[in-house]
Amino acid sequence: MNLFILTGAGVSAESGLGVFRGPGAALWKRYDPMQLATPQAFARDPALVHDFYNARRRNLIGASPNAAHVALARLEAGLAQRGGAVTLVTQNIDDLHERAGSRRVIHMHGELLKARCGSCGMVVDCRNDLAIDSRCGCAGALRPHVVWFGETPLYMDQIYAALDVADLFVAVGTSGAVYPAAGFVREARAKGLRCCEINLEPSENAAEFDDRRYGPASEITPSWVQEILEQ
Ligand code: BV8
Ligand code: ZN
Repeated sequence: MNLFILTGAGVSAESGLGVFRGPGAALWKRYDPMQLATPQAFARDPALVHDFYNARRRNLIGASPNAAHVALARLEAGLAQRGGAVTLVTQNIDDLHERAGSRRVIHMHGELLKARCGSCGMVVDCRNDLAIDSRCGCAGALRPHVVWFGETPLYMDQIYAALDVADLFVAVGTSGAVYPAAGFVREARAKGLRCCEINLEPSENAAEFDDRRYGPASEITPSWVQEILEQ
């Protein structure tokens, strides 16, 4: 069995990382991600955008994966033993899937613990604060290695190739509000895949799913994984 799993901010909510919409979004008291996660905001006020990502990076380093991340890693290992595979595409920029043990993770919106040079494009690990004078070896300015609104998501060819060979599409903790990620379920349906949604509440494209399970990801995901592994 080849699974295509799409995760969003809801899978990391119980690890204390902010969500952008729905219950728990109040975490963003000081910053509006819709305003700050843009190249225009970075050009206009790079120090403020660095503050936004520095605060999230510090929070992430102090956070831990939750039972949903652990269950998805267990699913990948369990299916691999039977010759199956999981492709985990995440909209999240945290590393909690990797820390929980997932090995095949595609970060289509980039990674908070990496920085990218605006001049030469080199991507480097980044666990400390960035500032407007943070420089690459080539002297170019460093920015978060994150896909902002209006920028092109990463690994799209790889993502569509994984969709092509999948038998089952599962979305965990995503509101279905951000494209092109929110359009993947429609691509999956067009290929005849069964589609399952695990979320706190119905997402904006809930109608596209055959199987819908609602509740905290840390409770729903482990029981769903157990069902899959027992099949
Ligand atoms: C692009 C990185 C062209 C930054 C992010 C009009 C129509 C259609 C599209 C557009 C449009 N106008 C503009 C666009 C394009 C735009 C877009 O979709 N805008 C939206 C707002 C309308 N998209 C883009 O600009 C993208 N680029 O389109 O380029 C292109 C297209 C195709 C091919 C090539 C080129 C780039 C978008 C990337 C933006 N960057 N993140 C950062 O993190 O700071 S997106 C940002 O939103 C995060 O990544 C977040 O993950 C993501 C998506 O949101 P979700 O993950 O779903 O999170 P959200 O908070 O929304 O929902 C959380 C869900 O969890 C909720 O449902 C909640 O109920 C649930 N939940 C909460 N707690 C729990 C839970 N579930 C389970 N358990 C819990 N405990
Ligand atoms: Zn450089």
